[in-house]
Amino acid sequence: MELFASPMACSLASHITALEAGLPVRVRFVKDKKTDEGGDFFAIAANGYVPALRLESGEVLNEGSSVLQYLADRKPEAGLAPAWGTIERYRLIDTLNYLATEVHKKLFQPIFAPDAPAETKTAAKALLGPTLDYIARRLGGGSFLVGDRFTVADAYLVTLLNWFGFVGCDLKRWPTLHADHQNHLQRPAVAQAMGVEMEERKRRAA
Ligand SMILES: N[C@@H](CCC(=O)N[C@@H](CS)C(=O)NCC(=O)O)C(=O)O
Repeated sequence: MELFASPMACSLASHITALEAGLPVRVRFVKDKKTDEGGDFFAIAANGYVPALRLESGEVLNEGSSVLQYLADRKPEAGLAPAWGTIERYRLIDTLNYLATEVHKKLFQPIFAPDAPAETKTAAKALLGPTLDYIARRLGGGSFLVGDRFTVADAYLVTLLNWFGFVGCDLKRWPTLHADHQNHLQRPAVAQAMGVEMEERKRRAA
């Protein structure tokens, strides 16, 4: 399988998941809609977005939620997603949808978009604190978003909590959330994926 990704973007969650699951996934970085081999990324992902997961069959999944769940389901014994048919699986879908729509798109999209009007950015930034309050409530004092173990939802949360840091939001104001984030950063798969992606960012900035 090939995972088309952008360093430290939302595709980091899929990168982490592939490593957590120990799956043979080749990570291919995309820049300016070109693949690492200079190919047209739109030919792989029609919307030009990462993550895109190209399966051995040639089929492509192109939404984070489906990519994460597909990877988790390829290695059920890794416990990265609850079994289908259980209420926990629906809680996972509920959480992934919340993170993708409310946090990723509604909050961060305008903050990161270079052409977003200043007042739109200001309005989005006003949501940073309340969003962290809500996520902390969702965690309910526990370390994981769904059940009692690390799932793909936590891989996504690690990615998004990094972004809160990038935009200058000090997670230490949410001590439990901050402590959990620090713990998750120590996970070998998280450290490895972030190491590779930070290296790619440095290489691009050089
Ligand atoms: N709905 C998609 C959104 C994916 C997305 O926004 N990806 C961003 C990176 S975090 C991207 O590829 N942006 C490139 C662009 O906007 O051109 C998902 O949840 O996977």
